[in-house]
Amino acid sequence: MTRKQRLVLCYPVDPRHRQQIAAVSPDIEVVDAGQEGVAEALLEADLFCGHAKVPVPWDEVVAAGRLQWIQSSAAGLDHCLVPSVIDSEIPVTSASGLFANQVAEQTLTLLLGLVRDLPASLRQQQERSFDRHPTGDLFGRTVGIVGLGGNGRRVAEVLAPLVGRIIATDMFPIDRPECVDALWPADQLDRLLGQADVVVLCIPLNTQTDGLIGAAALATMRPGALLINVARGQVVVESELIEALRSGHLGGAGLDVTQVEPLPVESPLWSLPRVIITPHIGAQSARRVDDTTDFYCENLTRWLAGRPLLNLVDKRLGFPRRSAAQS
Ligand code: OXD
Repeated sequence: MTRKQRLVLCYPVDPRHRQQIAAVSPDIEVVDAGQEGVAEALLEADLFCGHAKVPVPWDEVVAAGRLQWIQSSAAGLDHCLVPSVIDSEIPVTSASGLFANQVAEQTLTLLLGLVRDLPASLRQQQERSFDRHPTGDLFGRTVGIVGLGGNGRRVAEVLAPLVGRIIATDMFPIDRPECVDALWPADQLDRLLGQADVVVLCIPLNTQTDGLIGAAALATMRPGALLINVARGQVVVESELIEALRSGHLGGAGLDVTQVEPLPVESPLWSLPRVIITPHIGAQSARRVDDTTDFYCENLTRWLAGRPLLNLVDKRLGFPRRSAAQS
């Protein structure tokens, strides 16, 4: 009798999700390791689906030679794309595009909150004060989207009816959607920063994007421009962002992600007046675990049948190539 393949899960599944996955094949043993057990369980896993938020001994896992496939339950892959995994034969697939609607809604929330100065109204509400104050406008503004993958494209579609112009950069500036007025290569970031009233970061974190938005990039942004980060906190040099906000050069920032998470209580970002912080909930959704499980079952069926996987990641780039991502 051949051994069952051990499939380790690390995302917040209920028993019914586990059963749904187990029903894909009788040859699989499903282990819900959770965050507390994932580091150890991965050493004896054949397959993995999840997002380990705790340190995982990836070098040991790779050296053990047992793990055959990583399915990330997050769109971002910085949690598992360490050098030993990148250099290994282990294929990695992502949840890219799966939560694009939610990320677009989060972008809209942060952006409109800043433009209409919602924090001021909420403060006043606490004080029962009906004091009218001026707001800004989104209508007619230029929005620059940095990274036009699954999330960036959905953000563009959702914003298009509300703004003047949408410009974007991407590492692969192909397939420009109709709602995007100009799409430039990633190395033309400064051109975008110099024209946009609002900059939305939708890029993955990798060696090229780590610290991309530092003092020089911030200085290139238009005076009064807004920065929205729904990507990864490490893309922005936080101390330099704080400086650009304090000096008044930037008009505000909407941050769903921060360099360190949870954002430390002593961070000045908490109390800057034109900053809205949300606790990395851009990809959250009431349907998230159900949708992730449906997607995973489809990919698992493909894996078992030897068919091409959805969202197969180019591990050197850190995201699925567009044709593979179906975005
Ligand atoms: C992410 C996620 O990648 O929450 O940010 O899935």
